[in-house]
Amino acid sequence: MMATLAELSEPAHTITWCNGCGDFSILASLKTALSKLSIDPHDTVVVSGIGCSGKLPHFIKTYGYEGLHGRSLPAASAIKLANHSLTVIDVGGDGDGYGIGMGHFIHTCRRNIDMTYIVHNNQIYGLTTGQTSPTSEKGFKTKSTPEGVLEVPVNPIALAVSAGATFVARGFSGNLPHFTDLIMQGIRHKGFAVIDVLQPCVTFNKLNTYEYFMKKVYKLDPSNHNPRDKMAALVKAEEWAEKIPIGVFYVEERPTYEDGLPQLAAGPLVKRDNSKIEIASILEEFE
Ligand SMILES: Cc1ncc(C[n+]2csc(CCOP(=O)(O)OP(=O)(O)O)c2C)c(N)n1
Ligand code: SF4
Ligand SMILES: [Mg+2]
Repeated sequence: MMATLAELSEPAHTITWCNGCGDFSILASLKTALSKLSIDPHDTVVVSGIGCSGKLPHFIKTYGYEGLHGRSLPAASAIKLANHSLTVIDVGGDGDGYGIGMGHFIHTCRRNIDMTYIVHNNQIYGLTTGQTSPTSEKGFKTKSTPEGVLEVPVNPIALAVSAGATFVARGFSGNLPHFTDLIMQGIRHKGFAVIDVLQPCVTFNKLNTYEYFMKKVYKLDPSNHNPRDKMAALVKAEEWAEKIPIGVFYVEERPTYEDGLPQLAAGPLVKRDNSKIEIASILEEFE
């Protein structure tokens, strides 16, 4: 059943993002992608951590789960393994996924569970009113770094490629059609798809603005970038100066984690008859 955009909209919850926030475009792109792919909302779960980005599951009429800050990927992984017929989308922030959740990010990349991870990369902590995040640029002055950030930022694209993610892309929330297409490709991809999205935080990040990105972003051209070439993907991932590439950096076909679990071959675990499973003797071992 194809869900219309209206059916995917959640009128019960007032959207609390600031006017002009890039999160609106990400929500619109996700709804458009799900609708175009004819994915039934009943078969979709949107999972998040905590942050402005983490509020997204409240604003879309699919199943949703808002968990702990930095811990959304383990929750999403568990949901997918319990019912691998679901489409699982994880959304989060740069602080959420590349800071406190960095360990989970790396291990989920190498695990290659078939789900899509969209990181709203606004290069700042939005919800907590403007502190430095792991992707904040060196020298950037925020509430938590009034003299400027001393560290170099993490490079999410290079990290995802080298950690073993099998689909790695970057979008820009100022280009909806392009970003929507990336989400559709990520969902169609069989394996763990990481999509970092440049998302201006209009309230707290006065450096990485729409104007900043409009001047810099350009689309990767498949005629001179082969996304199946890992070294080429890493070279492109290093490009972050006058020009910033968006598009698909890397794609690889590799068996998923689910493919390695014979227990899943007979269908999703949640749909199996477990009435005859005798667990009393197992529990006795722990007494
Ligand atoms: C364990 C834990 N540590 C810290 C916080 C406080 N906290 C909430 S959101 C957040 C950072 C938000 O930044 P980001 O993940 O980039 O999301 P954004 O709001 O920018 O979308 C922090 C530090 C928390 N809720 N839980
Ligand atoms: S604080 Fe920033 S990221 Fe959060 S809703 Fe406002 S503009 Fe968006
Ligand atoms: Mg952020």
